[in-house]
Amino acid sequence: MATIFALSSGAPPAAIGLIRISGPAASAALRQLAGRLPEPRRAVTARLRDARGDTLDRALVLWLPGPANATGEDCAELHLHGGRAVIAAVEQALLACPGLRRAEPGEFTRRAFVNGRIDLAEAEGLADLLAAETEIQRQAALAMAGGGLSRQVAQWRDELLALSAAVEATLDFADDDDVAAQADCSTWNTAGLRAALAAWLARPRAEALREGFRVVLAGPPNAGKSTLFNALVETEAAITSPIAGTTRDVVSRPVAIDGVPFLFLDTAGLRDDSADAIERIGVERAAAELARADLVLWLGPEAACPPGAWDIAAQCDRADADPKQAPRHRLSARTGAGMVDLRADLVATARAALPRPGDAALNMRQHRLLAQAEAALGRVDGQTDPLLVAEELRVARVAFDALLGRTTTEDMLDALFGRFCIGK
Ligand SMILES: Nc1nc2c(ncn2[C@@H]2O[C@H](COP(=O)(O)OP(=O)(O)O)[C@@H](O)[C@H]2O)c(=O)[nH]1
Ligand SMILES: [Mg+2]
Repeated sequence: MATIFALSSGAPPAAIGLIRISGPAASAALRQLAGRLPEPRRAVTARLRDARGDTLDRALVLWLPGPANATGEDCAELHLHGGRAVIAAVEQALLACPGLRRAEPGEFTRRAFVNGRIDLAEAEGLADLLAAETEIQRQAALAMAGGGLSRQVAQWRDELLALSAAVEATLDFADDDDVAAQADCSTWNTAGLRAALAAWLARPRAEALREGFRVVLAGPPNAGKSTLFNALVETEAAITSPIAGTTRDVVSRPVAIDGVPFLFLDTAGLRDDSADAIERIGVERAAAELARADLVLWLGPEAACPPGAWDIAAQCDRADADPKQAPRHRLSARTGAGMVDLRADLVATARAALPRPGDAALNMRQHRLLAQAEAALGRVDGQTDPLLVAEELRVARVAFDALLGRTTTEDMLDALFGRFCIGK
């Protein structure tokens, strides 16, 4: 096993450059550079030298022997002065140490996973935590990285094992007619476990959190969609003009409002009589976006408002604006009238539809595996053959194991840990 090292702090120059080392040769490398091995888990200052004895830096160093640490291997940390040349020189000295090489993206975390320091759901949470840009993303990722889902799945798995034991007890005695006749099917009751799984499956998904709550602006040309879009995303992202058909493609912008992630999408006006081929494609794309939206803001005539969409009376500062009867919001993106109310309504609606702050949200992989487990448990219902019941329970357990990463494939791990940066 190679010993890896990487700069784990941000790009130099910075106040401090943190280099992490992990692997069997970590102690030898630290001894080589610092001249000695400090007491475990105690920060000490040391003069780091290269092979010729020239000073590289005066640094804070830590010796963190495995297995009770982040990666489960022997680790060392060098807290250097964060200049480019300092870091480059220390990296060169480390490369000269036998058995050391630069780490690949996510390799420290991957070793933590391989050594059982974290499970797969926690690693996924960690990846999300590093990618989190808004407050609500951070809270959900922290819940996942902290093992919220893992603890729950481990508990379900225990319940499942107890059920399997009860079923297999009847199997062992299957030849004995008396015991088989008395096999108590009620102990195979999976309803409680299924209900718990169903509740998790019904929760909002992690992807919605990662990509933001999708709000599509729709309506005929010149309704004021692009102007409202620009006001919502607070930049001039979309071109506005009195010329119908100005917006031809879908323009999207992610923004956070009050810590809630949104993805706003401006679309070409929905008219089907356009002679312009490019605009027609834009109209088709708009229709596709409407189908994928979490919410549609409708700026067209009241009677044509799609089901579930919010009817918006836009351009209310204009005397000739459509005076809608009962719009959800009456506003002017130009003057700002009504915009505070619209934003507050959007935030409240998205908050309710996204995972609750601090709740671990299932990602697609986790959702698929839990759904498999739930389906297998469903097939146990009404089943009286202990052999078939035992098999379904095994299917459910395999799904739980896959969720926690007890069974994984290399390419799946490559995909996950490739999302991390180098040094994590
Ligand atoms: N007075 C006023 N004019 C607006 C408002 N919103 C849009 N407009 C104007 O209406 C025209 C069409 O707006 P635009 O946002 O491009 O509409 P879209 O085709 O639906 O994207 C432009 O000339 C805008 O300046 C508004 O709230 N008040
Ligand atoms: Mg437009």
